[in-house]
Amino acid sequence: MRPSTVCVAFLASFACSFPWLKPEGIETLLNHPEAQAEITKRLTEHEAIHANQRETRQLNTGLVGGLVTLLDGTLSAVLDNVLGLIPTNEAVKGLKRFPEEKHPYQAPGPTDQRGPCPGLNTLANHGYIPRNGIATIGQINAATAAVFNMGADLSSLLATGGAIDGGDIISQKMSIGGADDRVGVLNGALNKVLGTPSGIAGHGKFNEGDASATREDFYLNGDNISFKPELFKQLHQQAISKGNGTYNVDAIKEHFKNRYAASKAANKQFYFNLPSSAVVMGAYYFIPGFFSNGTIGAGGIANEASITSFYGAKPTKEGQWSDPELTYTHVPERIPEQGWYRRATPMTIAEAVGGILDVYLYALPPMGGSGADQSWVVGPANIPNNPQAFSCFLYNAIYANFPSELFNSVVLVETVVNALSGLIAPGYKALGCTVNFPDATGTGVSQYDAWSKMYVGDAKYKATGSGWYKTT
Ligand code: HEM
Ligand SMILES: *[C@@H]1O[C@H](CO)[C@@H](O)[C@H](O)[C@H]1NC(C)=O
Ligand SMILES: *[C@@H]1O[C@H](CO)[C@@H](O)[C@H](O)[C@H]1NC(C)=O
Ligand SMILES: CC(=O)N[C@H]1CO[C@H](CO)[C@@H](O)[C@@H]1O
Repeated sequence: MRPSTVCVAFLASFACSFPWLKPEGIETLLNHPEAQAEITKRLTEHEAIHANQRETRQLNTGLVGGLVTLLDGTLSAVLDNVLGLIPTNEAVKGLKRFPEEKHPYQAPGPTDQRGPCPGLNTLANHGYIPRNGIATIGQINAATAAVFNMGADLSSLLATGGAIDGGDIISQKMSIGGADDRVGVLNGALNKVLGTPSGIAGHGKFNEGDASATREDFYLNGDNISFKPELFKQLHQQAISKGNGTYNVDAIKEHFKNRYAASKAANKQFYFNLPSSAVVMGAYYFIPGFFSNGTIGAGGIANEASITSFYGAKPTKEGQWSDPELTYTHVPERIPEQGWYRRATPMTIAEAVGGILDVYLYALPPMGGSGADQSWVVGPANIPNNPQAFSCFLYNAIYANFPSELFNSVVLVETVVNALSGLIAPGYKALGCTVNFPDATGTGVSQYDAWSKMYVGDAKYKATGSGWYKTT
């Protein structure tokens, strides 16, 4: 396939995938007064605690604002001895209730793909995306909006990342699990030549990463996809001790901190670097952010009944949710049968980045990966600590990451990268970022190296678990 053909197909569909590139939309969010107040409060608290350790980081240079949530925990709820805390009727008034009759639950069959994302697995098990687990960017955008109220900006970014790094960008299809011959150029007919795309479970690229909430690291036991009951048990323990019985932001942050430490200690090929590390940290925030019954920050609750259903975590004893020794088995992911309310407001990139930042600042996990000689190869230095600057940094990291993945997998090279950059540049500007990645201006590959080093660091190329590292 000639690159020009590829780009034409790519370009046209790409423009449609980004309806969010509207400055007004993002601006409104960044100026949200509650969001600003909350992030300022969190950062101030954080700064007070860490003032001594971190002279080099500064608070608030150009803090534009940020996120809508992180308010979890200030809610009114009633106690139910089977479901745990459930939101008051006031908190769910006017919200859309699920499941829907025309989207019944059905367990996946043997050839259906399921993967590391409980959100996408749930959507497939209810037929909001194809039940075989092979979906297009458009299908994922529509389904994540319909059931979870994910903003089109956020779903486009995630799903496009999935298609580029783990799927087929021409048909815009991806497997929500591992590699699948039904995905690829000409529906896989050319996979023998080009290779079979990895699926969103492809490790160390844009998507799947180490230190996940309930999935084992890629290099430990070689299974990066399956739900691990023991890890869910640990998450449940944090819900009890930190979340006052809910899987709120405080609970997930503590779980992440522990998971990072445990993974780094156990995994000789540990890799935690931008941008995949941001996907991992974002996914933690998604637990209360999307699975809460009702709207997070407005009375919605990430209660036991909701979280276990979406995760397919089946308690081994009923009605024992307050027992820290409670164990779980796995069943397919499902929208809670007894009824569940979707959040009222879309989660945009701005909110997700605020969530990532909150998780990041709490745990301060070093970015990087293990080198061949057991050294630690550092990722990017100086990661900004305010949402706006962090968003811009993240965009750069995504760009710094794409070329290596494209060179690594399919035959699409610089032309695609340039097209991509040109098309995403407006969104990047909308967030108030300076558009300075080398590909946007057509400047040379030499500059790319320095820029890639700044945003992704040496770890991408030198860490053994990066998915890029080669032993030759
Ligand atoms: C829009 C397209 C989406 C894509 C491409 C995507 C992809 C992924 C990937 C690759 C992971 C693995 C990250 C890791 O290694 O930790 C993941 C995890 C996760 N995702 Fe998604 N996701 C999407 C949407 C959603 C939605 C809508 C939700 C919630 C409703 C969600 C909730 C989660 C959660 C909670 C995890 C963490 C799983 C764990 O316990 O380890 N995702 N997702
Ligand atoms: C914890 O939850 C109980 C209800 O189970 C509630 O009465 C109490 O106020 C909550 N405590 C905090 C600190 O939120
Ligand atoms: C969600 O909240 C509603 C209203 O309070 C309640 O009827 C329902 O059982 C809850 N569902 C779950 C899964 O907690
Ligand atoms: C890239 C990828 O998909 N990695 C592995 C994830 O885990 C499964 C086993 O469960 C492996 O087969 C994949 O190779």
